[in-house]
Amino acid sequence: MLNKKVEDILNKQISGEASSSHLYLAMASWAENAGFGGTAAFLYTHSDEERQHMLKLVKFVNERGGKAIIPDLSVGTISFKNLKDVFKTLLDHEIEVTNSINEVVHVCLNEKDYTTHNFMQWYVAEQLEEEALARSILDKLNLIDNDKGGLYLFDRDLENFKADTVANDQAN
Ligand code: OFO
Repeated sequence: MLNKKVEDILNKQISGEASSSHLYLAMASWAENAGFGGTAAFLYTHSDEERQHMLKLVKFVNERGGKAIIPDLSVGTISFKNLKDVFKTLLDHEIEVTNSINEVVHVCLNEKDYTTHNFMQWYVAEQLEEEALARSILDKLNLIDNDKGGLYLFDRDLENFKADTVANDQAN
């Protein structure tokens, strides 16, 4: 049976993963409308991954005798100024998620829930990768600045990056 404090913080994390998925979906749609097809494909995939992160938590909470709460995502319109704004928002969001995952791990240790602590290690590793990826994308955009040719190549690279990720996932 899940300890109440652990259940509550896991439900908070479910809400965090749902809002990540929602935010990246808004980014993907913005990129698609702005003509950045590669970036849109990358972000649609990223949004799907965040939904999987949420589902994994929902199932874990329910399987351990808790009650997963599916959040109500009542947010206003999300819009972006440019690609740099998109990826700066993405990085800031990932940093927040990393902090909230660290909070979950902290509560698990305090409550001596080593099973959930062990389960959360996957999220800890995932955040490390996601933050590093967001930082490297933002570094590239800072180098390119407003150069149109550079932005074209950036968008094409993200399309290929998405294709590589899907191929690697299928091979594993
Ligand atoms: Fe859910 O992995 Fe980042 O946010």
